[in-house]
Amino acid sequence: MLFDNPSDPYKNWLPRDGTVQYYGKLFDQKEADRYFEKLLATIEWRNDEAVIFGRKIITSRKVAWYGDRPFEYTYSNTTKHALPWTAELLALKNRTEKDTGESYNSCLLNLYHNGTEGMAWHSDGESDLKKDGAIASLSFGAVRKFAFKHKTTQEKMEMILEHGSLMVMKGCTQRFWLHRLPPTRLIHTARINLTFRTIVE
Ligand code: MD6
Ligand code: FE
Repeated sequence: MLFDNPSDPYKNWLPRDGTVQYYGKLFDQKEADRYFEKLLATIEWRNDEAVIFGRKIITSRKVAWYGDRPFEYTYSNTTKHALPWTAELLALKNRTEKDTGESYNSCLLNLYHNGTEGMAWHSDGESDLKKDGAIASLSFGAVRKFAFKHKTTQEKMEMILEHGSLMVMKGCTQRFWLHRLPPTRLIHTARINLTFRTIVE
């Protein structure tokens, strides 16, 4: 285990006010490639809409929303319902639950076609998410940098999310830290990210 995967999931990557753990690659190259291709082909990818400075824009990044039940997800005045799990998503959810020791009932997926697509600074503290619940993130495809910024001290932390890897944010992380996927001109291939979450009704 330690030989195969040098990442220590007990290490906290944040200096204060939250917990970020990096489990490294859960899958070998072939298995991770297979998941990437399957997710690309079977997920109902949609262009996301956002309102920026009062204008409705369509993001080039694609998104999808899955869950145990048709949970509502409201975003920029449009309400979406979670789709039922696919076989691959259920397998990945089960693996993630086993490795992190937590359970999840929904998953938000993002598809970034190349490095010009990213995600701006945000935190995932929506009121329908379990308070201080764990959010588990699986990455497939292009290796990208991921960044954190403390909301008051402005401290920064960066990590690399590898193909087939698992990262977890938990505790009070969302209350104290923002995170983003920075855009880069250096990457010309696609990345798929899955964030498993717990919605409370
Ligand atoms: C991404 N991830 O990795 C975007 N949020 O493309 C997130 O915004 C994220 O990775 C909450 C927890 C884990 C994440
Ligand atoms: Fe997020």
